[in-house]
Amino acid sequence: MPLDGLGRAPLIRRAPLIMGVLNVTPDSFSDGGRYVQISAALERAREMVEEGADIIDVGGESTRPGAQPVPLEEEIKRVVPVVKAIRAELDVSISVDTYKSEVAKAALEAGAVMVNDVSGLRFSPDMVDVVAEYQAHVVVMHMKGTPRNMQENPSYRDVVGEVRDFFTERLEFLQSRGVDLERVLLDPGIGFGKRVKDNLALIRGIPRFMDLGRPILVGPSRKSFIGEVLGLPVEERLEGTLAAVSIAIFLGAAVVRVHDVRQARRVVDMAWALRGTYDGRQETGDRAALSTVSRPLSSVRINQKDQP
Ligand code: HH2
Repeated sequence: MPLDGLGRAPLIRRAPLIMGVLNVTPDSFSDGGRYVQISAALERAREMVEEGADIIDVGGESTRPGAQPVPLEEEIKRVVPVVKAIRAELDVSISVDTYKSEVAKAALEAGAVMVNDVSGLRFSPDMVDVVAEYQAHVVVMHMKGTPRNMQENPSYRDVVGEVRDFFTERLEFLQSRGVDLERVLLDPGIGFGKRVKDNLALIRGIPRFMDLGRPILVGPSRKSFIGEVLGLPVEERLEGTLAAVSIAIFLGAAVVRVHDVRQARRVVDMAWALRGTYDGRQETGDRAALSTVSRPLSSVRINQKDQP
């Protein structure tokens, strides 16, 4: 059954989108335990919307290296009430960060409109059917292995080429199973089975994904490759995150997934202007000048072709 009533959120902009991270987990690597209470999660969602988030990504299981899987019922119990609370109050698009089809289905029923699957729809055989049935937007992320083993000696001959081949295969698979490719976003999976040099190469390699014709999402926020380059702990990775965000947008990324929405919003809009889209209307201080299209989410196309 397709979702209806999705026209609440002006997701689509020609400018890039910000996906704000909302981990309702006790153990996420940088914000674990902070938003377990529904009231705290809702407050953080409000804050992120205020700060310029276009999408709120609600996750009930940490995928940090070595993380333990969370039982299905527990993940649903964490995610669904938060999705409902956000949907009831805020005019924002909600994404659910899960690789379990049952969690995705429950979240879509509760008001989410996007599934963010770090397994690229590989771990749950019927995830593809849920996405097709609900006509959900879907993020297909690349990960080498599973969260438990992905950092055990990952290696690539040509990381950008391998990730690109993965995207191509996934797009064919999704299309063959009835998913509208206009709703698919691709994510190279920063930190998921990658060495520092692989993460750097993937961000640098964003232009090589452009001809796939789908928007590219990247999630560098506070990740360990930044820690390794700068020699800094997780709570001091803001500037490194923003550098990665800035370059990613400049090279053509359409969506960034971040914890620090306020700062990322400014950097994204500036990087976007530097990319060559500035038309002077920003001088009015009207951020909407960057978002020339505001269509209901149900008719949204985050299309790379909208971008120069
Ligand atoms: N990174 C994380 C989780 N989900 N989804 C996408 N599409 N891309 C990413 O890069 C990505 C993701 C890991 O970050 P975080 O949610 O902050 O941590 P944890 O997995 O420990 O909850």
